[in-house]
Amino acid sequence: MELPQLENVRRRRCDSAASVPQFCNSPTMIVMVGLPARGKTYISKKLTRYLNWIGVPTKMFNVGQYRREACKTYKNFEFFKPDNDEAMKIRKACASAALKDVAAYFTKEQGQVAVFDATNTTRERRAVINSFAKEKGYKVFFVESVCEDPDIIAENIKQVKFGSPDYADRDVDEAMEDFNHRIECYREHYMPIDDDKDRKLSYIKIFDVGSRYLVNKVQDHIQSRIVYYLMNIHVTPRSIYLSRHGESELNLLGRIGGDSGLSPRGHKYASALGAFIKSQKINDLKVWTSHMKRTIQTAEAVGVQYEQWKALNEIDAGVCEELTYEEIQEKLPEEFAMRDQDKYRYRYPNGESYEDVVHRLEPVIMELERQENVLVICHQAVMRCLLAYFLDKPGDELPYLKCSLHTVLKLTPVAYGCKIESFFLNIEAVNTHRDKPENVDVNRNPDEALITVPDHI
Ligand code: BKS
Ligand code: F6P
Repeated sequence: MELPQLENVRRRRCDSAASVPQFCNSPTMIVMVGLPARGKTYISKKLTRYLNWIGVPTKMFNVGQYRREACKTYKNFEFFKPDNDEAMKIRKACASAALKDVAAYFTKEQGQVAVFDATNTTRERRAVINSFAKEKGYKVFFVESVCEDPDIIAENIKQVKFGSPDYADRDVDEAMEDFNHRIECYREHYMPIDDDKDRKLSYIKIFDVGSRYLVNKVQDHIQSRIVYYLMNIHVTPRSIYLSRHGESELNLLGRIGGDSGLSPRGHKYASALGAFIKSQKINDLKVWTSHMKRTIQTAEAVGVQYEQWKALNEIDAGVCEELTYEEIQEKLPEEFAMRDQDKYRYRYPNGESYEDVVHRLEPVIMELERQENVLVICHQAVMRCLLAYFLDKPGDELPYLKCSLHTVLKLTPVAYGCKIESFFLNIEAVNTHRDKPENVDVNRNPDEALITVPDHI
């Protein structure tokens, strides 16, 4: 059996005489369903970030943003009353505009997945989306969030709705009341996805922030990945600490890769990290390292139980292992130049690319989603890949993210994103960061350097 490869998920147009557009890999619309303040935007953003990180081009379309564009000022919940005909016209127009943009994203921007973030609480609205998708040849997967826990709903409103432009400069109690009225407007016509009537649809229904799920008709690899991801995320407050190992003997020599031990300053950092972690007073901290000596020595000094992951090993520089950047430039100038042109995709001969590293880190990210407080002691390239996931950084920025030695990054989920704090533990270390060289011509063919161009051209 041929296993679906991520590379193949990227869409290519096929030649076809059929009247409906054909795709080798049909694009997918993820359609959110649920009352306001059920975490739809939270799920949409998180899922979009994950899919982009694993290499599936994904974009989110939030119909609320279109509505705010269309009506610059929001008065109150009466806009959302089902009998407000004028407002209903605007809302329908916004949904249509968003659908049109979804189509453009698939045809003009090589998009593979669109997350359609709106309430979509009526069967009628879902049918409109379904026939639109059918006509265009897209797959549809519904994600419904059902939640009646008043504490979680209030927490959601506090965390994300008060920050919204709809409630800028409004009194907190007044905003809470208005938002609850808004929820009631939707409840009047809300038709949850129905076990029987909707048995032909592909969907996941999530109950009470993931304490129960109903999964129906998963059509393909990407839908199965989405289901698996949604079954692993949680909203319990926690922090993730990312650190590189202490400075190593090879770091001191300016040599990349290898499996050396810590330098004297590296050992100092390891104890400083131990003291820092103690000062943070973290509940049930898990510590993860790679299989490499330098991360294990660092964890030993922290003085807590740790778990080793091979997937956390540093990028394999293949034939360049244990060389300095200068030696690579001298001995393998073409390779060195190629890496600067597309550092994310460049694969060392006999080694790895950043893209390869992201691929092997996927199970680490999935387990980080499941866990609460974790300290990950890893390496420069690996830390960049993990950080790019949490900060939603694209592939072209990822290999240049600053992850200095002897500096802990503390990531704490807030609302839709991640708060980041940086702690330099005051132990000097060498700088291992190389900035992206300026004037890198991305279209340059390394062979062109050998062609002499006459002056008059
Ligand atoms: C701020 N949130 O089910 Cl698998 C606060 N709120 C809370 N009901 C949220 C988002 C931003 C997240 C979820 C959720 C919610 C109300 C909810 C949520 C839903 C499903 C899953 C994970 C989280
Ligand atoms: O220099 C330390 C190091 O961890 C090397 O082992 C690794 O090859 C390198 O950093 C990755 O950084 P970059 O991709 O910028 O060369």
